[in-house]
Amino acid sequence: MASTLKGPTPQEHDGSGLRIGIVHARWNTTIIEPLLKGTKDKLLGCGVKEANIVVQSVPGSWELPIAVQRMYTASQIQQASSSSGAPTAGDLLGSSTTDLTALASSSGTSSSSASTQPFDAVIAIGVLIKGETMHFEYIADAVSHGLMRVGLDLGVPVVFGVLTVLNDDQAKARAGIGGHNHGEDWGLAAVELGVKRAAWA
Ligand code: DLZ
Repeated sequence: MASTLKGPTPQEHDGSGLRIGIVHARWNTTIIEPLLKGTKDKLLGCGVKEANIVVQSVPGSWELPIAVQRMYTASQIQQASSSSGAPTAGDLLGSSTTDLTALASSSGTSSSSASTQPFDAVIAIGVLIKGETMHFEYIADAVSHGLMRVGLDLGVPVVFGVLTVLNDDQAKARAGIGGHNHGEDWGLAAVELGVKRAAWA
């Protein structure tokens, strides 16, 4: 029987003043999609404005730590340059629909209602499903350490939205397909950490 003791006692905070980054891997997309939806729905439910949720993607979970690092740094640059008016790569983060490919190739598409403050938290979403080789172990270990390191080095909350599961059924059950959608927990954690981080400063 599944344990009823797992998980934090939820705290809901007002996310209306926050700007949240999400980066997701594109491996195992059928699991990623509901996790991403659960995450976004919870952020919106906590009051985070749609324009202040920036979603980008990378090929696989391995790429999540570098993407979080670059997204956060770009959001800092964007704030620093917003008073000068000069467009930078960071301006691309003003749109809630940009992708990492756009960061490299486009010339800037800020949305007028979007905040230019640095991200208050970044959520990294990936799904690692154990296969027959050692890939799973190497990627899971490196990504979890990488995400922790990026968060501590930059001083920004990085939410660990990476499922490390043994099979497809375990992944589905954690993505709201016959079970609880863990994306909701990640959205809630990002809002709580984003609000508390400001208070801890
Ligand atoms: C290579 C690989 C494998 C075997 N499995 C997964 C997986 O289950 N989930 C995931 O997000 N990514 C996987 N990848 C891809 C790596 O994360 C990475 O994108 C590639 O090795 C390129 O660096």
